[in-house]
This record gives sequence, C-alpha cells and structure tokens, in this order.
Amino acid sequence: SKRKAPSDSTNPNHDFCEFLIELADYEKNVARNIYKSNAYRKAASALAKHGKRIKSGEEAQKLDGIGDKISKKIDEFLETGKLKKLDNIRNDDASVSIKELTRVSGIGPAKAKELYDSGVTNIDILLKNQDKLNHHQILGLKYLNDFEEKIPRNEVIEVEQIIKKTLHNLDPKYKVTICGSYRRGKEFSGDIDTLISHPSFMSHGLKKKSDKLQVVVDILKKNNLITETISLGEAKFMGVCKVNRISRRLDIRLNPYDQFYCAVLYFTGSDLFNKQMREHAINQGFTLNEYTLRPMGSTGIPGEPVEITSEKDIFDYIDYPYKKPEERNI
Ligand code: DCP
Ligand code: MG
Ligand code: MN
Repeated sequence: SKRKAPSDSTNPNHDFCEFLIELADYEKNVARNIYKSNAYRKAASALAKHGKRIKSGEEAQKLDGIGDKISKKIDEFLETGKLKKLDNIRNDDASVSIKELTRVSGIGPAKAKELYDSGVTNIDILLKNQDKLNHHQILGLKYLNDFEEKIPRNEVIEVEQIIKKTLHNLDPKYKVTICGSYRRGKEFSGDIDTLISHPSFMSHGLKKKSDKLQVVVDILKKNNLITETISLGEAKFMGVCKVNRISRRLDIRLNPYDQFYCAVLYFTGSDLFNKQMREHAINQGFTLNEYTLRPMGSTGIPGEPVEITSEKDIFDYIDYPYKKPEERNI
C-alpha cells in the first residue's frame, strides 16, 4: 500500500527524511526511476536510524547509503530551507495529477499517467470517467477517503477475533495469523493482512482445485464482516471489510500448511525487508520466496526445499541475524 514519510517527531532528521521520501515518491510514480527512488528511500531510512541531528552534507555522507548527490541536497536544504528540485516537482502539472490519481487503490503510476494523458487530471474528473477504470479501481475510488484512514491496532484485533471465531466454528483446525504492519508492531496499519492455513491444504495437494478460500469468504460475507470483493483466487482474496464506521482493506492469503513459516515471513514484511533478506539468501546460495527456501545448485536450478519448523530456521539457514517482527520496519 501507499507509504507515508517517517515524519516521527522523535526523529531529529525528520525534515530531511520528508524531502527524501517526497523525492523517492516522485522518482517511483512520475519519473519511473525505481533505482533512484530506492536510493532516496535508503538515505531517508539511514537518516531516520541515525538518531542524532545531522548538521552538514559532509556529516551525512558518512552514513551508509548517502552519496555525493544527496549530501549536496542536504546542504542546499540547510542553507536555503528548501530544494529547487522539489519546488519544480510540486509545480509540475503531470506530477501533481499523478500524485493525486495514485491515491486511489488499484491505480498505479502507469495507469495514472495514462489517465493524465487522456485528460483525466484529478479525482473530480475521474469520478465522471469511471468507464476508464477496472473493478478494483472503481472500488478504490468509492472508498478513497475510508482507505486513506489508518487502522488502529484495536480495530485489527476486532477483525482478527471475528475471523478466528468464524473459522473455528467452520473447522477448529484453521490457523489464523494477522501479518503485515500489524505484526511488525505498528500502531496503525494501511490494511489487514490475514494469513490462514489448514492441515488439509498442503503443498503436495495443490494440483487439485480447492474452494476453501471461496467458502471462507462466503461465510465472512454472511457474517457481514466482508462487504466487497476486489478479487478472489484460490489462494488470494483482496477485498473490503467493515466493523464500525470506516470500510477497511482486507487481504486474505491461504497458504499451504506445510509452508506456513515462509508465508508468515513474507506476509509480515516489510517489502523492503523482504527484498534485502532475499538478496542475502541469493548471496548465500539459496532462493527464498513465500513458499520455500531452496538451495541453488551449481547449475542454477533450485534444489529440494529445506525443512523449516520456525521463522528463525529461515534466518539460520542463510546465516542472517534473526530479527523480531518489530525489527523488520525498514
Ligand atoms: N509484500 C512484499 N512485496 C510487495 C508487496 C507486499 O514483500 N510488493 C509483503 C510484505 C508486506 C506484506 O506483503 O509487509 C503486506 O503488504 P502490505 O502492502 O499490506 O504492506 P504492510 O502491511 O507492510 O503496510 P501497510 O500498513 O501499509 O498495509
Ligand atoms: Mg498491510
Ligand atoms: Mn496488504
């Protein structure tokens, strides 16, 4: 989901972080340079972690992930209180439109650019041009204001309890784990990421079609928890749920029971943490995804999955220092 700046008042470098995140979003959504975007994001993360106020670009450059160009931007910001590059971005029509349109769930930068080129430059115009949107995007527009409201932990717990109770009634063997930013301990989440598994749903039986998730979704609809379906496959549901005033994005994944820990690790994130851990796995001669950890043979063909009995096993196998979920917020 869409990311917010680490504008935490306890971060002494939050003003630098804010402009770096704004630049990162611009590179990702408008200029479409993911390499530059990641570089800005990494720099913001390094400054946020540093914990002490940075007083010059030179000082910043000593941190991992901050090079010459970002160092110069920090100096410009310290000297003038602003950045010319950001002023230009904020005044650029395409940039302003794309930023507004990508607020809608389901509208990514490419779609936003397409809409912009066809004359749809803001949400008001979009409301009158819904024929240009798919089902996901129409729901994204319908619930735009609700989906921008962050979900407090106590509401995630309410949803968790309803899902657990409902599935337990259906079959006590269901296992339900809320992952995502909630499992990483965040006070507020963008959506509710629910992992479910059941001992009769195993990786070796996957060739048979399963309607388990369909059944689960139907019951949660009857219970009035789920109010809309964005998409529903055999293993993945994306939709909307509601327990009080505000409609919330709900994701449910049904992963094989015997691959539970790789699924939990993946679905807990953060996405950047996953990226880094997967890179590390590759350097250690493994390939890691949401299902398995497999050694890479010299031929470049992955071998049989290694046996895993906990999340920590995965870290141990690839010799990566264990991080508790709350330590995976990068
Ligand atoms: N994920 C990933 N790569 C992606 C998308 C998701 O690895 N491109 C994984 C890591 C995420 C998890 O799925 O943490 C859940 O995705 P969300 O988009 O729901 O992200 P979060 O739960 O981390 O944050 P938010 O509070 O915004 O939902
Ligand atoms: Mg989430
Ligand atoms: Mn999600």
